[in-house]
Amino acid sequence: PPVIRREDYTPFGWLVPQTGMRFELGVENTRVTATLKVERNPEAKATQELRLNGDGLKPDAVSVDGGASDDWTMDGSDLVLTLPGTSHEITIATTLNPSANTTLMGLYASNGMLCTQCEAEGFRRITFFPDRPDVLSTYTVRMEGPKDQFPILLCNGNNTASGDGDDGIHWAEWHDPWPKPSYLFALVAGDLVANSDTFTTMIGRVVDLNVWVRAEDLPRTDHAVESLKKSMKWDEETFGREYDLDLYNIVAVSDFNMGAMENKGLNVFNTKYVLADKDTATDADFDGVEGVIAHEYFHNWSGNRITCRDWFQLSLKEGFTVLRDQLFSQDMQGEAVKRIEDVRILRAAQFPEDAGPLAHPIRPDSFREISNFYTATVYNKGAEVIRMMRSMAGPERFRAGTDLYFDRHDGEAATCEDFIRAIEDGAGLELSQFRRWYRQAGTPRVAVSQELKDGGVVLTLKQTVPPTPGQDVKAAMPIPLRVAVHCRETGAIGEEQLIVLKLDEETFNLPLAGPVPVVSINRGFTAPVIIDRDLDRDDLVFLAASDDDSFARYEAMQELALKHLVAAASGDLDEAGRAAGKTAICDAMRAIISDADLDDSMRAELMTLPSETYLFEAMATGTRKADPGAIHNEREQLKTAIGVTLKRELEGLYARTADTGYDDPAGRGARKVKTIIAGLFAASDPERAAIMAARQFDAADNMTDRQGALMVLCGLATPERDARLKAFYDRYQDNDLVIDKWFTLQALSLHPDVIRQVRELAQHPDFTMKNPNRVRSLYMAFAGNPQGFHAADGSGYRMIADVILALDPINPQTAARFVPSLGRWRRIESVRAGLMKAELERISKAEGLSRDTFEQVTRSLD
Ligand code: HT7
Ligand code: ZN
Repeated sequence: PPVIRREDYTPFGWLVPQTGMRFELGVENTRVTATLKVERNPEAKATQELRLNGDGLKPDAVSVDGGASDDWTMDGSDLVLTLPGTSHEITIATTLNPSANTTLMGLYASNGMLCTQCEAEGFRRITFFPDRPDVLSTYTVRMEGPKDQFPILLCNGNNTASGDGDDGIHWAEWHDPWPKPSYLFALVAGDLVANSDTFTTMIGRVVDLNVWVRAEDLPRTDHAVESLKKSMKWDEETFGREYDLDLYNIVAVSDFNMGAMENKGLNVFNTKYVLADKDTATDADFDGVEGVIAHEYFHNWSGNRITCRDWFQLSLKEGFTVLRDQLFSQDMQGEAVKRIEDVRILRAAQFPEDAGPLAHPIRPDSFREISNFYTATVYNKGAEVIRMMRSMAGPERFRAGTDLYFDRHDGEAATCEDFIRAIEDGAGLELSQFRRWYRQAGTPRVAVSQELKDGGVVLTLKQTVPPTPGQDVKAAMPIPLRVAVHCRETGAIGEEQLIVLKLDEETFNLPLAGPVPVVSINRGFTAPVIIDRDLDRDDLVFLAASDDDSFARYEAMQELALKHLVAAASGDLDEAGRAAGKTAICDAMRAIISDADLDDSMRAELMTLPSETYLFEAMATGTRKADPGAIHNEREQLKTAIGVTLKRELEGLYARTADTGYDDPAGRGARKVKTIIAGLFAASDPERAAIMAARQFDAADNMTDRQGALMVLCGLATPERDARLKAFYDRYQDNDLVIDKWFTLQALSLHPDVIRQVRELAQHPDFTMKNPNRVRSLYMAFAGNPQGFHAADGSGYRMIADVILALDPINPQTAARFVPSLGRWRRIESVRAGLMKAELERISKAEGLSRDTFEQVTRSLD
């Protein structure tokens, strides 16, 4: 497959001001007739060639200006016409079989309904079209289909007419007044019901809102509707953005490759991000629905009104929209905990990407398959990069920058450069050096050292950006860091300031707050970097207990545990060193448990140990390789030590939190704390933990408690485990999303026999490779289970490689998403590295690999 390069961008030779489409819908046979009004693009090189992208299509008929035409050829899967004039009307008919489409791109069938997914290049699976984001067109669509099968017919924009035809066929016409790229096209036909409401915009326009689902799911849609209304209001208040159609439809489908899709006026959602009630969804699921509804809604401006010129600019819409949804969720759920959660995600998903063979800048330079670039780097690091601009400008000036961006580029297909320039002009920032964040991959490391001088602290910061594939040498980037210097002796809290490290090495003079300075740095995680500092244990314990910045407290606690665990897993600690490390962590944990000023949500964050993936990353630095087995053992031992040492304190906290009711404002925090404590007891006193978890499971009046208890039980070899797993299954066997949890809990478990269990689960009648949620619920969970995936004999790697090979012909996009887990082989100890690499080589030799999987495997082996 050819490599596509950012530098090769040229505007398309033709404009397509209007597109008309007729769909004669059937699950096995859908006929599509598309009529394109085309005009020469005055801003492009003149050409008679009109290349229309196709993928797996055959033209049934082609006509030009009303007459059948033979003046076209197929070039690979594209249809190429030669057009003599400056404007023409092209009509092309194609026939599709949606039920045979297992890729879930283009038009496909899901549970008897028909729906589309066009981003990034799915529209070309529906009709021949210039399927690129810089070709904007106004769409008028007629849908026809059997009314009994598809009582609801939806498309982008407004419903302009509908009626009944002959033989049980009905029809609907839709017009979307906003010019849009083909990737934002959507259509849905099915037997759906809506939870309907209205939203009155800031200038008093009434917008009809509908969340469409299958009838049995209707009772679980209120949270989605509320989330949508909150998002609409927040975007008006925070970014001054008003919705621009009279109708906003959301449809939930159970077969979907990603979370959701922001099609203009007709969002299509994975059911996972629509349906939620107390009995079936956890607190985290509720937050997920709210966050994804917000994200897709915010795309209406950052993505739809202003779209991307080409797919290399993906972070223009995704990074910015992730930042917008993070800020929204911070306002809805509380800033401190949300920030910690977002950083945890960044470290778990993006830092490993930046440190591995698939590292790429947030604005990549080349790709073979764009679907592989919907990454944590483009999304989450992209959001962090824009967040840094906001930190440097301050919220008001940043808002002036985004106002200018929306004004200047409304209706355009823009670039990241356009965004940066608007922020420079609107917010008054100078971002020439900052642009390196868009060009350079890799997570910068900042080494910190400090010295007392002239009654102050001299902070020396040195930055390095590690080499990444294709980028051996990196230049210094501006790194904004919020810092403060506290005093450990007096407990005085220093004043915070923002410093920006611009050179390879720089010093900063900071005032003292007292005689024993402790530097608190990267507060609020202002920059997506790794801080290398050598704080002693007492300093970390002090920061964990006393820093006035919540993130810095969390960070100190993470660092305390991380330093101990990495040293222990690397064999750098003797028995005394091990014991001292555990004692310090237990002391810090005790202080957190008894801190009456903390709410339980934050307490739970502070009590959470660094994940094994994060420890893996920290251990694999320089020439040192990660040893997943040693990390796992040390972390389990630490949990045991905490459970034993703090038994009384943890029991007291558990008893208090267990008494907090579901609807109590403190309920969420209490539920989080309870599950953490049960997990600690599972390591220190498994029998007791089994009784406790079984009791929690039986008494639960909500999914958070039930799932938390079952998670603990799944890791224990106890009769309570099987009984509760069965009870859970029996209760929820008709609910796909909850059965996904049932698969995930087992695949993620700490049970020593997890590989055999996953193998058996793959044979369960409810398991299918055709549904991405189900595949992810079992195998993505397993690939994220360090103990199972990194089994010393390589059986975990083999299992995931087998999944990739089996899934690739069915759903290449989802198959390719499993490759990065094996791609980390270079950073792991040699025996496991060899086993992982061998599996990648086995995949690479398979015949007929998709472009998606081929690209990921080749890059992982390079
Ligand atoms: N913009 C959407 C991306 C998306 C997607 C991409 C490739 C294949 C399937 C997909 N489904 C949705 C989602 C978003 O970021 O909002
Ligand atoms: Zn998005």
